[in-house]
Amino acid sequence: MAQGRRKKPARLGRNVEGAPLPPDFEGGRPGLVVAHHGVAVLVRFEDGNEEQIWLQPKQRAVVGDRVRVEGDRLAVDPARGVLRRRDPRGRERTIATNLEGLGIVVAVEPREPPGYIDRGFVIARAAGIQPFLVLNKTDLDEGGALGTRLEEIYADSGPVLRVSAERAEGIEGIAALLAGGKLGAFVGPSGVGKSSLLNALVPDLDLRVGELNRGSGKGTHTTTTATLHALESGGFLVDTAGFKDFIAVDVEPLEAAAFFPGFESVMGEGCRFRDCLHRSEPGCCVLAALESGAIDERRHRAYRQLVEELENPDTLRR
Ligand SMILES: Nc1nc2c(ncn2[C@@H]2O[C@H](COP(=O)(O)OP(=O)(O)OP(=O)(O)O)[C@@H](O)[C@H]2O)c(=O)[nH]1
Ligand SMILES: [Mg+2]
Ligand SMILES: [Zn+2]
Repeated sequence: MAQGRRKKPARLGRNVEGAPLPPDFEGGRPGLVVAHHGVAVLVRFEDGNEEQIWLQPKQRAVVGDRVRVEGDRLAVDPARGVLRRRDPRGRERTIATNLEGLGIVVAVEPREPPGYIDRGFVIARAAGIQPFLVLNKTDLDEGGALGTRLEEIYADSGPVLRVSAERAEGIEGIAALLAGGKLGAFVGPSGVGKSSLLNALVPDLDLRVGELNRGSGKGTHTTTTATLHALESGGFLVDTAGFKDFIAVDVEPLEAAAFFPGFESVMGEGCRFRDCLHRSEPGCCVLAALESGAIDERRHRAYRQLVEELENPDTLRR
């Protein structure tokens, strides 16, 4: 299909999930949402104190939101760096806001589903968030080989960190990426060790960590809600509930064309057409690189699959 008109998924409006309603009052004590408990949020104030604040009906706030509190009322400031996904029931979910970095965490075991990392890169970049890849559990046998493979594919697209939460190895690299007060979040399938990494990074933090299922080798969805934590190095990091599908919300095929990890180095000159989707267009620098072998055929296939998925968001069920 050529650059077809993409059918927009039915939406009730941008304010349904996450994208906050405009602040309804001026002033108030500034704070940061550090945890979300359904009908209330935990707000950390500049003096370090935390308070639970009830949300008004229809009011939305998520971890990372900058807010102001006046009495028992909350005003949510407009956010950028908004990370969203579509959940398995097709609903849009805002995971966190005001993110500058996204750590896509994978592990030797359990392995992430195909395309997970690519989607993470495209979703993050489309939201103006810098993605980085974290390979955890490098203490396990296959860690070295997998690390080499991931570096081959992703090293030109962003930092690839090899770490072990269990041995507290390599984790200072994560903190370094968020130095200077940046806000980052971990995403990744259940069981890859996101909470374990946070426990290793933040002294005295005692997030619940879950064993893998013995039969399936998968994670057991131990973390159920996102929480935000301060790092000693000055940055902040959000632990999220692991999810299997990382399905984009509002990401256009053209954004995948611009942001797909691995195409950066051949995009220098640009394609003949500005709206090139790198599939069959003449004068396409990605197709030229595919021809010359500079881009691997498997990477191009993964890309085409992602674009097809973005073109047909409503039919997507796996
Ligand atoms: N060998 C090894 N095991 C690890 C490492 N990090 C975490 N684990 C184990 O992996 C399992 C899952 O860890 P969690 O930290 O709960 O994983 P998670 O990504 O937070 O999972 P969810 O909260 O379900 O999304 C636990 O049994 C951990 O002990 C590591 O570096 N090496
Ligand atoms: Mg967890
Ligand atoms: Zn092209």
